[in-house]
Amino acid sequence: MSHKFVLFLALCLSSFLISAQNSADYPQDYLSPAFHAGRRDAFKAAMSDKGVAIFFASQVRVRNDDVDYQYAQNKNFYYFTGLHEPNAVLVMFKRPVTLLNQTGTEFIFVQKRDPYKELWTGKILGEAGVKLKYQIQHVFANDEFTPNTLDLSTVDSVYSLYRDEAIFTKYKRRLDPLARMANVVDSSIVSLKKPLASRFTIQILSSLRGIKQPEEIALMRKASQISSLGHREVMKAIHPGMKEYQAQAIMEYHFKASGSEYPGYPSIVGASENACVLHYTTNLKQVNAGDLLLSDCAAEYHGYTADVTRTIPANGRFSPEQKLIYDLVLKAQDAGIAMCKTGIPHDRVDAAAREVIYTGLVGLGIVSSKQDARQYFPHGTSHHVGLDVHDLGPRTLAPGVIVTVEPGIYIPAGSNCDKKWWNIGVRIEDDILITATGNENLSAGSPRSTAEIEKLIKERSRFE
Ligand SMILES: [Mn+2]
Repeated sequence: MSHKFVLFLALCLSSFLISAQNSADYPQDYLSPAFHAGRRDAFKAAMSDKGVAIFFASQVRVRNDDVDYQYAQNKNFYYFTGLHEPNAVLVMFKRPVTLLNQTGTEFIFVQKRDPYKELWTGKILGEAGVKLKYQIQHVFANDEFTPNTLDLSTVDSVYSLYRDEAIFTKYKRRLDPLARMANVVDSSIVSLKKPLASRFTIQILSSLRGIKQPEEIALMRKASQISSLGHREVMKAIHPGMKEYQAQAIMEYHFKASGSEYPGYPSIVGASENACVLHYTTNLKQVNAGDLLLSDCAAEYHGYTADVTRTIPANGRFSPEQKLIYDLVLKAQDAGIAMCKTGIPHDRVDAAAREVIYTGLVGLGIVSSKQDARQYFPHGTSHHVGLDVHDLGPRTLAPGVIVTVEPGIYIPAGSNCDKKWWNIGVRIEDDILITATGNENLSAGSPRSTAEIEKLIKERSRFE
């Protein structure tokens, strides 16, 4: 077959592939090519005149033997491209350059089509498919990414995080294709003594990723709604005798059944003393009458994750002590949410919630002074959330910023206070979108007040 004919066949096949995936049989609510192009333009605008930005896809990683982990794309690479394949690298310049006889500011090197590989692991878009689907200026096969292609001699600054991304070199006894490309960048930077602007790269990414665009807000809204649904269904199903992992299963069933690819982070589902362990993910204990069940679980949807925590009584009613602690955490959360306004420094959210909790713990006689209160509230109240569960974002709140507000009180058995407080662990966490006029609680779909939670627990569930 002639070279032209092969190219023609490849083009036919990739347009078929694109149209097949554009059918109603597949989700259609992904970020648009125009969104990713806009993000690339914004990054380029923030670079130095002779700068180059280099962002790698995530590597395929071995789980054990010949089984890989489920592939999850690198979030920065995804933000700028939308591509969900490994073995690719995006290169951006501020001013047009010529690479491989093509002049422009954006070049992506992707894996080639390979019928044998595709038989095992599914379609690869290839150069023509990526060009058609993502509209990046110039698309090449990744074996063209060589020291000659990537001439950094005229570059004054390299914007990249590849050294922080722990790229390993061997994959199933051979050099990983992505590691080979990272080596190309690394040897070029070392031999030409070019400065690697890692810190400035993170600063630019924070300023961009921290302000969510309308298309991102739509996906965050969806991730939060799915997460809220999971929490509601756990409330309806909870009963003494249920295992922590069964509550987790109900939660994650609703995530997956709603189109979420996977939880945004390992689900934390802890009863009683396990509610006092901040990142408990063992989830094996039985939930008994009188226990509080703390679930810190959220869905990821098309790359964006929510981060939601609810704490509920296993037998349907908060005990008087549990209610006192719960209401104090809720009051602290409301104080934190009240700070979520345009122009307010982000750390004021933590300060407001912390003041309520410290004062309240003194008031309840659990500690004698505010200085002693930190042991029961040992973590921060708020972080950015988006592509990453602990996302990059600006220090001052602005429209489009999304932060969590998540105060908590944890009193493990053996604490230096009245035994009636022991094994109470409460955290309430919501995802708050800052708007021009105030804020919006994206995860308000699952109840926060003790009365509403007790009411919902009374509803029947088909998972009981
Ligand atoms: Mn969180």
